Amino acid sequence: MSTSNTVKGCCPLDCQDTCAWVAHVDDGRVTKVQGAAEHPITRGVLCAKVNDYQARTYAPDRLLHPLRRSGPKGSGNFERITWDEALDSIAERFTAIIDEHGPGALLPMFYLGSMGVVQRHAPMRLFNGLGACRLHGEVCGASMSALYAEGHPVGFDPEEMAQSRYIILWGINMLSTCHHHWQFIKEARERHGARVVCIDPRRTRTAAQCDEHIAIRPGSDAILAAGMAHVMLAEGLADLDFARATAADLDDFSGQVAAWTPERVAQACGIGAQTVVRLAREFAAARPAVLRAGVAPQQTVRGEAFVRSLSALAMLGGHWKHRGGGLFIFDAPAFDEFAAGRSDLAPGPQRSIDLSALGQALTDIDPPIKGLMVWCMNPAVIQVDSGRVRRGLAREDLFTVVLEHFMTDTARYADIVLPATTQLEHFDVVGAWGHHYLTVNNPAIAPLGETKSHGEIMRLLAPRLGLDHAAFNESDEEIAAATLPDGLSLGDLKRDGWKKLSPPRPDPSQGPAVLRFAGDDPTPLPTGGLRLLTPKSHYFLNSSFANMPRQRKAQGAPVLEMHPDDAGCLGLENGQLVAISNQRGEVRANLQVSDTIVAGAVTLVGKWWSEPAETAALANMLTPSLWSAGGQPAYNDTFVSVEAVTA
Ligand SMILES: Nc1nc2c(c(=O)[nH]1)N[C@H]1C(S)=C(S)[C@@H](COP(=O)(O)OP(=O)(O)OC[C@H]3O[C@@H](n4cnc5c(=O)[nH]c(N)nc54)[C@H](O)[C@@H]3O)O[C@H]1N2
Ligand SMILES: Nc1nc2c(c(=O)[nH]1)N[C@H]1C(S)=C(S)[C@@H](COP(=O)(O)OP(=O)(O)OC[C@H]3O[C@@H](n4cnc5c(=O)[nH]c(N)nc54)[C@H](O)[C@@H]3O)O[C@H]1N2
Ligand code: SF4
Ligand SMILES: [Mo]
Repeated sequence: MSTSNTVKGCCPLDCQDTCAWVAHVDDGRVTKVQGAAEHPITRGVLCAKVNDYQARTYAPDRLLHPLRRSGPKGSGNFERITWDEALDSIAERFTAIIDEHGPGALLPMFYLGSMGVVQRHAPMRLFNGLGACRLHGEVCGASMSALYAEGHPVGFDPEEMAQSRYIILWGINMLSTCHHHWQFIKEARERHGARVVCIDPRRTRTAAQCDEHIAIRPGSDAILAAGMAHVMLAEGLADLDFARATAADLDDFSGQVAAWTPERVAQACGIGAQTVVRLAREFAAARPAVLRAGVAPQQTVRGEAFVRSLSALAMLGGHWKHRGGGLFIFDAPAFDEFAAGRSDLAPGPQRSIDLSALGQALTDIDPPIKGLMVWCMNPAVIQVDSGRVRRGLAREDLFTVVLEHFMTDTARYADIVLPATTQLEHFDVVGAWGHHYLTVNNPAIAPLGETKSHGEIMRLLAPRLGLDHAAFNESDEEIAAATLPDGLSLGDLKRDGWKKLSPPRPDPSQGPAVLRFAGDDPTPLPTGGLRLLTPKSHYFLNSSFANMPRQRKAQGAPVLEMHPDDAGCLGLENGQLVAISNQRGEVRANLQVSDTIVAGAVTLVGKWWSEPAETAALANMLTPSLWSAGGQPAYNDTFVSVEAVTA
């Protein structure tokens, strides 16, 4: 007899939308995932990356058994072993490292491969319990986090955005990276004719749908913001009472932007002076306006200047007074995600390592890291200066464990690889970074092969490492329950699927007037070649899905976008194979000559894997070991030469 049922779950990926889905199970096999129709953000649709998520679970190259390295690090040669062998050898090596070097020689490394609280944080219980290293920092949005820590509000309920009258999409490719947010923009346009302006060096699919596209020179955004503030102050358009209630240094800020006349701004940004003036007037006159900013413009050594100047602009306009107005980069449901990792289990102070600087941590710190466990991150592909990361991972005296779904570039460097469950096979609770809903993920099927959830891996390793607190015995559901706020039970969440947990709306007009608007240098690093931008691709999520046949086919081969003026100067032609290089390395791609990118910059979309070799356009082999003051890796401060490949 055949059986069919549906299971309420959600997408685990690092995306602002955190969609709720319904998994359809026929005879024990997931046949499709569908966006939950009643979810206020998802509204029945997933995205081009995830709408066949079950293909990831059932992929023929999925890791289903523990593996031990049987060739040189990075070679990808492994042999199958049992779970007992894998767990015993991890415990043995970690214990030996602690005995010889202390727990500070053990490094966990994770990011947002899954945003589920169990998959993300359960293994941290082991590292906390051992008193090993903990992590700080971000690979993404670190500048925003730094400003938020200073007290700048950086988001509000995005559903309010339907009430906005004027929307600036500032360095965000919404239709690719968080398309559910576009629904609110569409509504604002339909309801009251909101005007939508996109500021991006590229004419993206999002820019093409806006009322106006301002093709700015990359890295010059803080200058444009200073120019807009200059015009607002000079023409008496600023809400000075509001700005005074929030800023500690309004006079310094006024002095700083006085120098940025529209003409000077126009020259620095590669746009018209009249555009600067008009943008400032429109932004000041709208009630309310929102600055909806993305991640790429933060990815420079001046990342904080970008975020700070946008925050100042939103305050100067007084836009926070109205629903639908202010600055939006990030917002999240109010729950305690980090409770799942139990930092209270630490026996004493822990060494803290910047998670965005793994290359440094593995090649240049004293005392050195001797043991590493990586989960939910593919650092050999996504961290800056990944050649350095790979040199670190290749160290013979480093013992590395990687938890993964696939044999990624990072997993190839592991001594032991542990096969992790996918979202269809485990229980989890997932937050969001672009809305206020907390969403449950019920398992649709039993784990395939010998795969295990991260909670299970934690429970199996703990006794072998001599850890015996009750926290190491908690089930995945118990681990997740620790993150819920008072008044919300796991049972309710499982029944309803999701729960809106809005934090209070920021009200900066209440003061105190402590925020700093001035001080950052808005000028970009001087160019040393063509500036290489490496934004998100439509069909991959960072490096995830770059191995999946459907997504690869849809994305096509790696392409370098270049303006016709630059191609002309370099004597390069559309469709040609080119080498993109600097002192750190060289990668290859097909040239696409097009005015969809400003002159002086080139774009390489997508985080590709080193296999297969024909598509191994590893952008981070070119990016520098450089960070902003707030710790943001400066992916976009990369300068390259481009030449034809002749042989
Ligand atoms: N399809 C897809 N969706 C994703 C992801 C993905 O990989 N693929 N990744 C997820 C993650 S981790 C994140 S952080 C978000 C990021 O989402 P977004 O912020 O939308 O993405 P980015 O690619 O970082 O950059 C957005 C835009 O900024 C532009 N840009 C680059 N440099 C500059 C500059 O100096 N000034 C200005 N004004 N614009 C600039 C780029 O051309 C790009 O179009 O997306 C998430 N969603
Ligand atoms: N040049 C350049 N570099 C960038 C960026 C850029 O724009 N340009 N963007 C940066 C940004 S914004 C971000 S957020 C980072 C993203 O960097 P990462 O967080 O490393 O993102 P992914 O590349 O998607 O890799 C996540 C890995 O986690 C694995 N994974 C998924 N779910 C699970 C699970 O449940 N268990 C385990 N064990 N593994 C799982 C996936 O298979 C995948 O290999 O990249 C950064 N790097
Ligand atoms: S990646 Fe984003 S848009 Fe796509 S299904 Fe997941 S949460 Fe939704
Ligand atoms: Mo990100």
